[in-house]
Amino acid sequence: MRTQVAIIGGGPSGLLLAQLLQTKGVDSVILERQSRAHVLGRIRAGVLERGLLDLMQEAGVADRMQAEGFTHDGTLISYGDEMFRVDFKALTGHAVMVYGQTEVTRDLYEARDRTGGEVIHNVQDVTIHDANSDSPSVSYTVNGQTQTISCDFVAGCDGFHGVSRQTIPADLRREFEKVYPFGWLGILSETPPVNHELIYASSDRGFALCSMRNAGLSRYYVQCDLSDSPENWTDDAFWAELKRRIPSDQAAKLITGPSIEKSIAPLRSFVCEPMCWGRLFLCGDAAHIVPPTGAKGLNTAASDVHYLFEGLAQFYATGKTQGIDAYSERALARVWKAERFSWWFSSLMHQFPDQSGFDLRMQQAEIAFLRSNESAQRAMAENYVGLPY
Ligand code: FAS
Ligand code: PHB
Repeated sequence: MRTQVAIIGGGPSGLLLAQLLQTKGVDSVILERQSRAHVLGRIRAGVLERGLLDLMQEAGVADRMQAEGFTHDGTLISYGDEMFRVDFKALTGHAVMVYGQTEVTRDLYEARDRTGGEVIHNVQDVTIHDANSDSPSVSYTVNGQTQTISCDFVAGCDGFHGVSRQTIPADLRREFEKVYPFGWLGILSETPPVNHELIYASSDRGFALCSMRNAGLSRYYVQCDLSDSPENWTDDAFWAELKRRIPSDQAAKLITGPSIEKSIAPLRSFVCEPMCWGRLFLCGDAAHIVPPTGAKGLNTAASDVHYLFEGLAQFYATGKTQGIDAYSERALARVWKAERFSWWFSSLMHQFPDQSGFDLRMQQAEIAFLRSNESAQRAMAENYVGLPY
């Protein structure tokens, strides 16, 4: 089989890149390790930057998002029983869209089907060959048969545990990592959100986040120990802990119900440099990971896709390579700003097991400064709504 761009990974990065390439008549094949149902069963991001909305529109996949998504002009930040609002719209002129990653992925799969694009599911033993040549290829097995795709380029959109990053020789990769000493226990419940905007809550018992998917589907998180497991938490125990971490007036109106999903996500910051090798380009979680505090994971995958799409579209339209040659440098410049914001917001809002009394006072002073200073709020808002591409 032959294609122009072989895309490894049928998550949001791979699907969005494929759909954008298709608008320019560039052919691609997506190789996905899991079934479609498995991919669509993941509960992940919830907040979308304007850049991702623009890309979904450019790809012709934004109709349902525009109809069913929720525009949020600001967010709430609480510490103990105090709470204040950061007004994104007033401070930056922009808002964010609340629309689950699951729905983004669903919309992209349906568009892929509609436009006749190929996704090969349940592939195994994916191997990238000759990435550092003008004629790379990708081999894989499906239904016990080994197949090979020859291509012009390989897009490694296969997430943190994929094969693409490992294909770049270890002596050419520089990896930067910070592992946080806690995780997020998240639940999904068919209950109305406690507030029409998100609440990022800092408390002496740890962090909590009140989010949502729609008016009848809420997403809540509490910071938990790395050694914890979802089985340790009954729904009642989760609700009781969440109520202890958010302001009492919010806790008093929280509507609880059975969880329909319960999971723990570890928190890490990670970046691989460079994000390319020869004709292999890494996108999204294959190249970088952020703690979900700043809602930057999916959104930074989107800016990678934007830069790579621009470079590949230029190559196929003109034969020029400036865009693909500059991809890694352009993408990393924005990736590191997202890493910084995610690290800053995570450091601000979480309780660290080894933090001293001085560290705690620094957190409290930083939150108090954020509450009282418009410039501090503008800086936070500009990062949260999404820095320019
Ligand atoms: P993905 O990991 O989504 O997709 C990669 C795809 O490649 C997967 O479908 C995988 O099956 C496939 N794959 C892997 N290896 C392969 C191989 N060898 N061959 C073929 N296919 C292969 N971000 C937020 O902004 N907010 C959040 O709340 C949030 N919560 C998260 C919770 C968890 C548990 C995780 C893991 C991530 C979370 N993220 C969150 C980040 C997440 O949303 C990612 O940023 C987003 O999924 C990135 O999309 P992709 O780069 O497409 O990677
Ligand atoms: C979510 O709704 O899952 C969500 C929202 C904002 C975040 C992280 C997760 O910062």
